[in-house]
Amino acid sequence: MEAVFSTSKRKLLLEIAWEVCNQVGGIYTVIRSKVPAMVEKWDDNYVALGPYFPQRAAAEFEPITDSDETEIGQTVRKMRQLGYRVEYGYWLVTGRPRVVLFDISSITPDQLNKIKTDLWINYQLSTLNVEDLVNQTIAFGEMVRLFITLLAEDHARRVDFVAHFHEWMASTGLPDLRRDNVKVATVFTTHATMLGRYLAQNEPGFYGKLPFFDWKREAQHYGIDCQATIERLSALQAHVFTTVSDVTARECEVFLGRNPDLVLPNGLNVTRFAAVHEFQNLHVRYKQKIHEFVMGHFFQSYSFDLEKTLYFFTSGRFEFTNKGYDLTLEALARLNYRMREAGMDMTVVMFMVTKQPYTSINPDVLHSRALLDEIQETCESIEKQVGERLFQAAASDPQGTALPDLNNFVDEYWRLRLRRTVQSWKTKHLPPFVTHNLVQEDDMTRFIQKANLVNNEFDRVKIVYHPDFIASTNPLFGLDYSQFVRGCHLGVFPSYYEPWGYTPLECVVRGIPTVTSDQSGFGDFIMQIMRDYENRGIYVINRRTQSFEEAADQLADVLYRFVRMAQRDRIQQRNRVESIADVFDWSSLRSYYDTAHDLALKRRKP
Ligand code: G6P
Ligand code: 1S3
Repeated sequence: MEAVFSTSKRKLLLEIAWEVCNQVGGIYTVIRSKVPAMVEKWDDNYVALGPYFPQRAAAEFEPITDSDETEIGQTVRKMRQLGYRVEYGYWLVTGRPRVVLFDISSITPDQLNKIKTDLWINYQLSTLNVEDLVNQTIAFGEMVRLFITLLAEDHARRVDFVAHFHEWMASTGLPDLRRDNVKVATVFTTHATMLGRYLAQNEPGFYGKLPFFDWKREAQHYGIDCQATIERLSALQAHVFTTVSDVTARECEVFLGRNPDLVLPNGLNVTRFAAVHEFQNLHVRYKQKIHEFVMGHFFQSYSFDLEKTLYFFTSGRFEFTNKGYDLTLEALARLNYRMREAGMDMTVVMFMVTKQPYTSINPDVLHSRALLDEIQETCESIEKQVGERLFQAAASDPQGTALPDLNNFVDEYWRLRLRRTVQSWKTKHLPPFVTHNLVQEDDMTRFIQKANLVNNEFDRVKIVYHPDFIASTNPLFGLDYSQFVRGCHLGVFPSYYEPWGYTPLECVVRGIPTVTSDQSGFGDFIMQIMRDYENRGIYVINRRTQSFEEAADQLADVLYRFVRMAQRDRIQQRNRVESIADVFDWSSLRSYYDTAHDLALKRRKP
C-alpha cells in the first residue's frame, strides 16, 4: 500500500486566518509581514485562506482568471460546482501568494443551523444566542473544512498537506477534520485566549488567581462559552498547538487544557537602510511635522521651546487596563510633578492614540490648525517679498555696506494681515487634551481629569488624546502611522495583558526606543534573548511582581531618566535600538514556524 505521508512527497502549506485580506488587528500583521519569508521557503506551495468581503478584498486581491490545473485550482472549481462562492487569486502584498477566499454568504441559514446542530451533537458546543460574528466564523470554518477535505481526498496521495489555523475564528472546522481523519497535518495557533482577555480586564489580581479559574464557569459568566469552547477544542485536537509567547502559554494550560507544543514569536518584514544616518534623518523630517501639529494645537494658548520638547506616544486598541493606559497616565502625572519640582525647562507631549467612538474632529482643533497654516503662508509671502526687495536694494547699493531695515520692505497689507491672523488665533483657553468630540466620556478622559493633566501652561507634561488611529488622510498630522512613530522620541507600552504586542517592536525596527512590560510577549521574549536590552533602548516594566503603585514609580523613573538624557545620547541610543532590528526579521523567526510544520507532519504520519 502506498504510504500517505512520505518524506519524498511534495509539501503544501495552507495558512488560514480570518484576517487574510481582511485587516482587523494584529493577526493581519503576522500573516502579511510573514508572507515574503514563507514564499521564499514554500514558493507556490504556500496558499493563504480567508473570508471574502468584497470591499476589503478590492484593494488587495486579484483573481486568477486563466484555467488553473493546480490542486488548489481544481478544488476551487469543485467547490463552485457544489454551489459555493469561492474566490481564487493573488494577495497583492509583498510576496504575492495565492489566496482562496470564501464567501460566507453562500452558506444558507438552514445550512448554518445544521452545522450548529452538529457542533452541539458532536462536541456539546452551544451556539445559542451567539453574536453574529460567531455565526460568520462558523460559516467560514465550514467552507474551510470542506475545501481541505476535498483537497486531501483528491491529492493527498501525491502531496503532504499542512493546515495552519490562526485563532478560533478560523478553526471551527478543525475538530471535524480530525474526527473524519482527513489527511492533513494541523497546527493551531492562539494569539490570545478569549478568557485571558476578559479576565485580565475585569478580575483584579488576574495573574495570581490564574491557576484557580474554572474555564467553563468563567466562559459562561462572560457570555463567551461558544468562542472559548471552539478555542479549547482547536487547541486539544490540533496535531501541534502553539501560541505567540511564554506569557500566553501560561494561560493555555488553564483555559485550553493543553500546554503549547511550541511558542512562535512574532516578527516583521524588516527593511533597513544602507546608511545609519538615513533613519535618523527621517526622524528629524517627521518630527518637524509633529512640531507643526503641536504649534497649531498649543501655541494659540501659550508656547514652549520645541528644541526642548520630547514626543512620547502609546497606541493600541481601547483596552484601558490591558494596554496599560492607566499606568502610563499615572506615571506621566508623577513625571510632571518631578519635572516641575526640578524646575526643568523641557516639555513632554504625550500622544495617547487609540480608537473610540467620536462624532467629529473637534472643530476648534481644526480651526486652530487652519489659522496656523494661514500664518505660515503669510510668513512665506513676507519672506518672499523681503527677499526680493533686499536683493534689489543690495544690488543697487553703491557702497554695499549697511544692511537696510528689513521692516521697510514689508507692505502694510502683509503687516496687517499677519497681525490680524495671529491675534484672531490667540486664545485664553487651555489647549484641549482630546482632539475629537467623543460620543461620551471614557476611562481615558476621566483619568486625565482626575490626574489634572489638562495642559496647564505650567505643566511640563502635555496630553494629546487622539481617539482614532493615525492615517495619512488624517488632517491633523498628515503622517501615516509608521512616519508618526519615526517622528517621536519614545513609545510607551507597559501592558498588563498582551500576548505579544507589535507596537514596541514597530518602534524598535524604526530605531525608536520603547517601553514594554514583562507581561507582554515581546517584553518577555526580549528579556530571554538579550541581557543589555535597557542599554539598547528597550525598557521593561515589571508588572509581574510589582503592584500598580510600584510599577507606576518604575515607569516614572524610566521616563524621568529619558527626559534628562542629552540629545547626543538620544541619537546614540536610537542607533543601538535600530541595530537589533534584524533579530525580529521573519527571515530569522520563520524557523519557529518551520519546526511547527515539521512536527505536525511527523505526528500526522501513520
Ligand atoms: C537625528 C539627526 C540630527 C538631529 C537629531 C535630533 O539624529 O541626524 O541632526 O539633531 O536627530 O534628535 P532628537 O532626539 O533631539 O529629536
Ligand atoms: C493579538 O492581537 P491583540 O492586539 O488583540 O495578536 C497579536 C498578534 O499575535 C498580538 O501581537 C497581540 O498581543 C494580541 O492581542
